[in-house]
Amino acid sequence: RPVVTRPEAQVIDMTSRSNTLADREIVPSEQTFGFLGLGMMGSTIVKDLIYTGHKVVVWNRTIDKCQPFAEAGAEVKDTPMDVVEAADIIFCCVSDPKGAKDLVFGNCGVLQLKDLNNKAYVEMSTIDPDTSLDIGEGIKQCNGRYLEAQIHGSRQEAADGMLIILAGGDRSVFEECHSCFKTIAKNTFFLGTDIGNACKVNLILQTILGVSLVGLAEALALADRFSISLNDIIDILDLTSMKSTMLLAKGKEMAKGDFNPQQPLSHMQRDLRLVLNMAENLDQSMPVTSITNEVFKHTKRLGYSEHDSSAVFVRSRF
Ligand code: NA7
Repeated sequence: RPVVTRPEAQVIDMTSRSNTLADREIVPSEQTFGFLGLGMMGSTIVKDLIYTGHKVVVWNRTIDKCQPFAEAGAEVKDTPMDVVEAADIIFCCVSDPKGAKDLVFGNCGVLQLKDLNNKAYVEMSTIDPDTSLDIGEGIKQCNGRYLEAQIHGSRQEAADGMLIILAGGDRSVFEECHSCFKTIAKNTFFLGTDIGNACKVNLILQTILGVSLVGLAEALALADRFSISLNDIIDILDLTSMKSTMLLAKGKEMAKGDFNPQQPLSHMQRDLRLVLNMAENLDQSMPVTSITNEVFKHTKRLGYSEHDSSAVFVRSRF
């Protein structure tokens, strides 16, 4: 069993700006944007929203994380409900479907307000279509408008303003979020008014990513057993038609043993679990994804939850 060192806690540098923002003409919306969840993704997004002149109100479960944002000009609130009262459009970006539901339906949650008075709620946490339908229904029943806006990309892509946004639901909310999406994403897709579609597309993309990572890890582990240089394999891969930015970047991380979390392994395994639940409901057979999920689950058990998904390589080397 390998000795595992936890990755260093990442600190948001409020002074560093994504280079791409300087090239984008962003006219900030006049509306007030609420933000629930200041994890790595949430923090990075809020930092850029403040930088581009958006009016922001924030809340995070661990209150200390709000401090740098207060100093940068954001208003800090005590509960999600307080954020909803103070904002026109509220974004949520937390770890998983349970957290996302807690913030809407739980104590001091969004729906404690009863009448949302046409305010908009935008779900950015990675969730499954059923959770999105439940949240959307709850918001609509309280006179709110709902948009699922799934974010596809790594923490670095978020920092570079290069995410891809996959949105679905209320079109008017999508349009009102234009200046925010332009700040954080290189591409934004509206996938229709049906709630759940954007979640499905996001999880389908995550399936491709997860399965590819496990394939890459196993192949590199075999090379390692033959004492073939992993860097040579990656250099050769770069010359083939199989090359992709993702395979090359993750291959280099595996070769270096650098698992700085760009997309935490626990998030990847959560996504595969959500995919398999969706497939189960459809009787869709996904044997490779099932095994991929087991591989990530096992790597989690080895202590690599908070590392990057590329840490799946460690398990393959056993
Ligand atoms: P992080 O950095 O792991 O942060 C997770 C955030 O979610 C953080 O703010 C947590 O608060 C918050 N969280 C988790 N569970 C809850 C519950 N139950 N209630 C309230 N808040 C909660 O994740 P990322 O920022 O990288 O990713 C966030 C999402 O974006 C994720 O779905 C990705 O797939 C896309 P804490 O600070 O621990 O108090």
